[in-house]
Amino acid sequence: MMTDSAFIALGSNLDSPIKQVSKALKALHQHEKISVQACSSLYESAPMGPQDQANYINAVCNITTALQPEELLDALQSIELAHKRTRTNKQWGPRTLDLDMLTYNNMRIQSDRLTVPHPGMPDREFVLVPLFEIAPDLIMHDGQTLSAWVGKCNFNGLERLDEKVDFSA
Ligand code: ROI
Repeated sequence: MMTDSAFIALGSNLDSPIKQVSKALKALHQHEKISVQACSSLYESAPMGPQDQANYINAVCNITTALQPEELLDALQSIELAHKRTRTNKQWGPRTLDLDMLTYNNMRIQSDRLTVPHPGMPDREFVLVPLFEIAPDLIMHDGQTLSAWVGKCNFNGLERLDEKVDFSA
């Protein structure tokens, strides 16, 4: 039974980023223990970190899953690998595909491999805005509304694209 719920952030700025993110959504949905329930629009965002790299395409989806958190992380990492994820040695450099677990139910997880809720959320407009699009009533782990978090973030020119992704196709 897919009784657990998670939000996943997707990002790419290499090798046709829109295609990378669309294919990753389909791969998630095709996993026998993951069902994509909702997906945000695609967004174009300026790079966070080094500026000498291309803009990113970002999105956030909500899944239900029968996988435990570490198993879900394994699934995300194997999708990243299947997409021939390349990353330079440079910290915060360009990447073919990033899949980040933002939340898992209301759990707090702190292990060698996994920190949930994702600690980078508060200052990432390319995560908060798409998350707000699909979960406007979300309460964050500090007790504040997602809406309040969005209100405090810098949009950095974030743009919502018209392209739609059909993850069930
Ligand atoms: N910047 C943006 N805009 N979007 C991302 O998904 C993203 N991912 C990253 C770093 C390099 C931090 N910068 C990013 O991993």
